[in-house]
Amino acid sequence: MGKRWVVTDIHGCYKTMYRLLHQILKISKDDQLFMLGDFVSKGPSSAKVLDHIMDLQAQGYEVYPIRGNHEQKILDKWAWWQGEPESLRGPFAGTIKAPDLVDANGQLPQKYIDFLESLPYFIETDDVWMVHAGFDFHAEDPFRDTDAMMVIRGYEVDHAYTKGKPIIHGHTPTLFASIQRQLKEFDRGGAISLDNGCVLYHPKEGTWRSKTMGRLLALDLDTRQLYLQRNIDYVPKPMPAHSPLAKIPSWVRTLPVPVFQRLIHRIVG
Ligand SMILES: [Mn+2]
Repeated sequence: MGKRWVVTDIHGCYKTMYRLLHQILKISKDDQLFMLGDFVSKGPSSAKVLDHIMDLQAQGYEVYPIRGNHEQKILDKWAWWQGEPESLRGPFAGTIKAPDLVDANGQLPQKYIDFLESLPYFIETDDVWMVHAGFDFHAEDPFRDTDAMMVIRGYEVDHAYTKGKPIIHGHTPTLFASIQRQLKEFDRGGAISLDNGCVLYHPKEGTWRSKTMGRLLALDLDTRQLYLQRNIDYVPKPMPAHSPLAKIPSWVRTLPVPVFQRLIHRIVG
C-alpha cells in the first residue's frame, strides 16, 4: 500500500509543484495523490500544471483532481465568450487569469475543456472528505450545493452530515501555525485548510506577503505529517539600471530575505 497525499491551490506554480511532488514526496505509482483544485490562474504556468497532471494520469499514477473555483471560472468564461459576437468579445486570453491556457488561434484547447469538465466537486473516502473550499451545512442538501463547495469560507462543520470524518480543503490561505492547529482536529472531524498561500508571493518586492505563507504543502493522510516547498516560480524582477539597488550583485538577492534586507540597509540605507 502506497502513501496518500493531499495537495491544493497550486495556482499555476508548476516548478513549485514539480519539486514538491518529485523531489520531496517522490510520488510513486503505488501512491494516491488527491489535488483539491485551483490548479490554474494567478501564477505563471497554468498550462504546464494541467499538462503535468494529465501526463501523470496517462502514465498510470493514481491522481485524483477536484474542481476549484478557478477551474469553474475558466469553463464559465469560455461558455460566455463563445456566445459573444466576435466583434465585441476581444481575445479570450484577456478574460481569464491563466492566459497561457489559450492556443495560438486564441482558443481554449479541447484537452483542457475535457479535463476541467471531468473534475468532481468533492471526494469522500473511508476516513476523510476532500473538497476545494468546503460545504454549506445550512443548505438544503450540502452535498448538492456545488457553488459552496468551490467558494465557501469559514463554515461550521455539521457532524450529522460528516459522520465524524474531517474535511480537508483549500481555497482559504491560512497561516502555517493555524494549519498545524487545525490538523489536531483531524480525529475530531474538524475542517482543515491546506492552503498556505503558495501563489501569494510579491515578485515586485522580492518578499513574502507573510513570512509563513508562500508555500505549497502536502499532507500525508496516514501519518498526518506536512511537507512543504516554498514558491520557486517567482524570481525577483531585475532592478531598473538607474536604481541604487541595481549596484547590488545578483547573488546577494538570492540570500534569505532578512539577510538581504539587512545588506540593503547597509548599502543604501
Ligand atoms: Mn479557490
